[in-house]
Amino acid sequence: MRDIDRRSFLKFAAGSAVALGSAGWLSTALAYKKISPTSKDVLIVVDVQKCFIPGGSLAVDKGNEIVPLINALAGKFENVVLTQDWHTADHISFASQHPGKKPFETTQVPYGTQVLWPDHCVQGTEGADLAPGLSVPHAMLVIRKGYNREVDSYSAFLEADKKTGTGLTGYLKERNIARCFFCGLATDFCVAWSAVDARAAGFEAAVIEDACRGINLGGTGLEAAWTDMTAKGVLRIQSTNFV
Ligand code: VGL
Ligand code: ZN
Repeated sequence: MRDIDRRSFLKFAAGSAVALGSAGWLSTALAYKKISPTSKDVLIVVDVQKCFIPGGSLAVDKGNEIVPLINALAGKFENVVLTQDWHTADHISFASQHPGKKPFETTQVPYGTQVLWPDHCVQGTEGADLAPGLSVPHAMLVIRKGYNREVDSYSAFLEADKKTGTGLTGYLKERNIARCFFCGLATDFCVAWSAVDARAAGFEAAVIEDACRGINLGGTGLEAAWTDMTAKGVLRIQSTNFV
């Protein structure tokens, strides 16, 4: 790692102890120096699956556009992890399981408020497959999540009950990963929750904005997610920030 990168990351790590304003550290450094991923970095490609791209049951607007960009970004990383949303057919997050409820409404479940979705990413179905054209042959781990019927899991680290881990923290720590870079779908759900949980688990975290697309629930969800991520020390970066 080059010296300036080391200093900016150390500075970021120090700043992150107080969380507030930490997003400024690396972005300032990035204004004059680009990132070149090392063995301590991982690209986490979140839920780039058929259901989430146009034509899918929970299509994210323009979700297909990020596929070539993610392929190119992944080539810059030695370490890549993919995630797949992987629900039972009768999953608690499906509106179809809650009589009288429609997709995009909410309901109360034991772990809090749950947004109800159209049926999506059912285990073993075509919709749960990775999106056509996604090509990351060197990815070394696929984390499946949301497979417990009673609990949703937007986050790649922790289910929505905030107790049940997926194993990803242990995997990354055992492999001495320090920094998680995120891309994929959807910015304001699985990407945001994963990035925030990465910070909580002690990793540095950055979301590559142009390599994500959002659902923007209610027309404000996307900006609210960025506000929350920024407050928790997640950096908002662009694919052009890489060498
Ligand atoms: C997601 C809603 C429901 C996501 C997954 O990948 O962002 N969103 N399940
Ligand atoms: Zn889901």
